[in-house]
Amino acid sequence: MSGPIVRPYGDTTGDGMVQMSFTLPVPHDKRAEGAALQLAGKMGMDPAMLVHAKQMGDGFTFFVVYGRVNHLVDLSAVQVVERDFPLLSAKEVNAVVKRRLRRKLSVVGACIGTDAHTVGIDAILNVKGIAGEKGLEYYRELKVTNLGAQVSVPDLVEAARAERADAVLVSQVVTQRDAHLHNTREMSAAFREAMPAGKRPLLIVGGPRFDEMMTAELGVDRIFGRGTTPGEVASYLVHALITQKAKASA
Ligand code: B12
Repeated sequence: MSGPIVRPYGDTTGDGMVQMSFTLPVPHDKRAEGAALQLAGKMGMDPAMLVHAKQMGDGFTFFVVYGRVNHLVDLSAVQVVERDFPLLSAKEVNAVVKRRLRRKLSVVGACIGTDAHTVGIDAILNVKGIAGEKGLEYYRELKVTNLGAQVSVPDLVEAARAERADAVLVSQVVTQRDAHLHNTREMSAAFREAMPAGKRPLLIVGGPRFDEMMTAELGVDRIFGRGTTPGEVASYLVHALITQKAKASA
């Protein structure tokens, strides 16, 4: 069944105008600008206008192209992971953990592999948080162990065991050569090997370039993308570890 059909809006409703940016490995000159327009044309932009071109270091040029595409978007065919749990305040999260778990909920976080981009995981874990929300360290009933950058998978498994982790939170920001996918698969396989089902912590990965639909493929319980806030993560933890379990055993 097809649902509402939309097309991009640039100057007037439904005119199909989009803006695209990319870099070509050529110095900035007239030929480079022509090359950018050729690429835009091959990608279906017609007409295409070059609105910005700037040389970036030796032999690279960054372009912004504005132009018309004919493609339509069928909103009924869009597939996304919707939030399927209620958003709770820090007070509510603490209350549920205290009442149902009767101990602190243990969370272990890290950037694994060679990834040293800790800002994202720190935004979720550190008390200072992000976007006006405090991080998980602020939650009285959560015990947070932040292992920081470039943690090896065996060290992460060991720390999760030592901390009796209820959930392991892994951040992957670098996606070159699909490093985020390889590292996540290695991590989930290591936990499956080291711990029997039922004793394994909840495995959560996050980062700005993950496809949130890939949980089964990567062997994790949940993927969080760009713009995630600590409150969403805390609410998910309570939902997945406490509310769902209670439902299952009822
Ligand atoms: C800051 C930064 C650095 C800093 C990192 C400092 C630090 N301690 O983190 C430094 C200078 C060290 C750095 C180094 C490098 N960087 Co850098 N870096 C960035 C930059 C500018 C910002 C990233 C950031 O902090 N974002 C802000 C945070 C808050 O956002 P976030 O990570 O997306 O996190 C949010 C969500 O994704 C989510 N989330 C993230 N993780 C998790 C985990 C869980 C469990 C959950 C629930 C949620 C979650 O929640 C967060 C809050 O909303 C980006 C470009 C950009 N503008 O994004 C490049 C960028 C990520 N870096 C890049 C690269 C290539 C590198 C280097 C390889 C460069 C080099 N040649 O040396 C090195 C690699 C170092 C390494 N070993 O990892 C590329 C990655 C390209 C790619 N596709 O992989 C980027 C995109 C720049 C670019 N356009 O080329 N970098």
